[in-house]
Amino acid sequence: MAIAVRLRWCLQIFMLEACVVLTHAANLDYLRSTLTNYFSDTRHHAVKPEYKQRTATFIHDEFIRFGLETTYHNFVFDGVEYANIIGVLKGDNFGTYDDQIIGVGAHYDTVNVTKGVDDNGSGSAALLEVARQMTSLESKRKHTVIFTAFDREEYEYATFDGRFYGALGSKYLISQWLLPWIQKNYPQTVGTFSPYGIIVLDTLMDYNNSARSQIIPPDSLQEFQQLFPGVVKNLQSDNLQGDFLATIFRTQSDSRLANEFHQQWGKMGRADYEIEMFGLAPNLPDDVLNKVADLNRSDHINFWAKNIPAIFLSDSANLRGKMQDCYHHTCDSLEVMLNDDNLNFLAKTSDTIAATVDKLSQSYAAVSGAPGVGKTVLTLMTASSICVFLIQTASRL
Ligand SMILES: *[C@@H]1O[C@H](CO)[C@@H](O)[C@H](O)[C@H]1NC(C)=O
Ligand SMILES: *[C@@H]1O[C@H](CO)[C@@H](O)[C@H](O)[C@H]1NC(C)=O
Ligand SMILES: *[C@@H]1O[C@H](CO)[C@@H](O)[C@H](O)[C@H]1NC(C)=O
Ligand SMILES: CC(=O)N[C@H]1CO[C@H](CO)[C@@H](O)[C@@H]1O
Repeated sequence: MAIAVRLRWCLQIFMLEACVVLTHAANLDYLRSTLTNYFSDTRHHAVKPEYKQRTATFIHDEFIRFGLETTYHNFVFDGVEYANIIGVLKGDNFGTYDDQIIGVGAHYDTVNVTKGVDDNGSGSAALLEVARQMTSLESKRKHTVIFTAFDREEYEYATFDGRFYGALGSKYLISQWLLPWIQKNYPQTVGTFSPYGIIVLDTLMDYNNSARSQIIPPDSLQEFQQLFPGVVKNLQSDNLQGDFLATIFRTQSDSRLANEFHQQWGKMGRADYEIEMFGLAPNLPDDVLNKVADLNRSDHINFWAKNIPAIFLSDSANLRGKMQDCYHHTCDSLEVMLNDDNLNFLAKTSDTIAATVDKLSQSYAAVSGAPGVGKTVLTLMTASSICVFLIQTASRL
């Protein structure tokens, strides 16, 4: 038989395998339809309460559809009722000393004047995509995973009595739901609990590879240089392109999570979608920290405050490209934010989160024959051996 025919078989088998592998990759249609149908208009209690409620119900129902143990955590602030949504994927170690919980969280609310597609529809869409991916494979895992959609991260009045009122949903979630839940389910571990931590997603899809589309705030350039010399050098030698995902973490407490995420990012392909690691050393002086407060502006700070590891992923919001004008404005909209590059960038981030959480939670194929990771590797090996055989026999003819 002609070698060309055999090579074609070979190619077909590989294409089949590529399809199997692709079931692990982000579903662009799901990301697109989630953003379009549920995260393209204001989600604010006073401006569009029905739209916000509808989005919350969608997240809740999706969590249930994915088989997560799902619950609302309601809280009241300043006379208004808010709702966090929580979905738990129990690992084999649930309830025992050995469980090392991993969280993924994003806020789904917006300020009162924006459509909030990038801030933070993108993080919420990634949150759902990660949950979808991780539950669509028939795999089990050793460690428990918690998915959380936070309410009331946003605020319009910063300081009516001199205090910070952002990121309230995660703050109340930790004190009113998470800590009591740990106490109830892991009573023997009190005081020794060591979770891997949580990956916080906020504003993820503004990819921009034009020169000078990334801003480093001029009045804190010196501090950024002092804290992250490698990052600043990379950006400057790259013409300040806004073509990377920023990963913010504390070198002392969050490195396990940050390093794994960084490694998985490297394995995902699309090297043009870059990553920069902003590792904060311990015991930095307050005056320096205050100058880089942009690293401080999402739900991760509440986990840090409770000594729970957390890494914060962001496109840097108003410091980049179109979000310079659209951040917290009407043009953070589908028309401006939803394009192929942004969607693929969001897909790479979702895939990396899923791979990171899969790895750290020690997932394994549940049933032999199920389309888990193990089976994919096995079929890939089979396919390659068949191909080697075909090529060898063909070359002998
Ligand atoms: C948004 O909130 C600010 C601060 O409370 C207020 O001044 C403004 O009128 C609000 N805008 C809308 C559209 O509700
Ligand atoms: C973040 O905010 C907290 C509380 O306001 C503050 O203690 C901390 O120093 C800030 N950290 C950074 C990195 O700015
Ligand atoms: C990239 O950013 C620049 C501003 O620096 C903006 O003018 C341009 O429209 C952006 N491009 C995309 C594709 O978002
Ligand atoms: C990453 C990011 O820009 N998040 C924003 C979400 O909204 C809060 C509250 O308005 C901002 O402080 C954050 O900067």
